[in-house]
Amino acid sequence: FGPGEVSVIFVLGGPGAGKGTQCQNLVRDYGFVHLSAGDLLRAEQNREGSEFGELIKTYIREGKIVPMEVTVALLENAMRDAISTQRKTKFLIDGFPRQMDQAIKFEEEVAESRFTLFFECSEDTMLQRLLKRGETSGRIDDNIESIKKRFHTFEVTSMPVVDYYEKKDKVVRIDASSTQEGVYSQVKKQLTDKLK
Ligand code: UP5
Ligand code: MG
Repeated sequence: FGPGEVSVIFVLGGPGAGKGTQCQNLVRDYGFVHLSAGDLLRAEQNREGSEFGELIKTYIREGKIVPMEVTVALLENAMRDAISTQRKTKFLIDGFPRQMDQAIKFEEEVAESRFTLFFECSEDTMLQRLLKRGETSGRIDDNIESIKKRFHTFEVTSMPVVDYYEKKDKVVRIDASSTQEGVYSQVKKQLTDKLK
């Protein structure tokens, strides 16, 4: 797809900050297509015949960033699919880009982002949310060892992406520590003008 044909909003925030939860609200109320890079990687990991299954599993358990070629290809395919089957062009790209090289590659080769929605939350709160979800999620990275590694990767590797867009004045910051409803009302308030 060419320049201007799609609208992309990046959704970033630490592990368990509530990216997926708030994206579902935005899908319900504004008709976005929600693409979670983590969900796409997990689906690829489970797809029979995938040559990347084992690699993805290892990276996710270790909280490391899967080589970007894999993730960018999955996102691009999912975008093409949504455009051709649903005729939709407004995307929330959740949990991506989480490393500077991904940000550059995606914006050069796929689409430029309008802005980044950034969910800010303390590690204590995120840890509690993830451990609770881990009781039932079945996610191989919802355990204390993996969670600590995910926090570390987020600080060292992903925060520079947020800082990069902050310098371009393209970040909408949301305090993600309150209830789901409280967070969503802030999202709506901050985005009213931008979502028209
Ligand atoms: N919850 C949500 N909001 C709440 C609130 N306000 N109050 C109380 N509870 C709240 O929420 C997490 C849990 O908290 C849920 O149980 C929810 O009900 C509750 P969720 O909305 O799922 O948070 P989210 O930010 O989406 O957390 P997630 O665990 O998905 O974040 P991660 O960024 O860690 O996971 P992701 O799936 O994006 O990535 C997983 C791994 O994939 C990465 O670690 C990495 O290894 C790999 N990856 C890449 O390699 N490259 C990529 O580009 C992307 C991922
Ligand atoms: Mg998520």
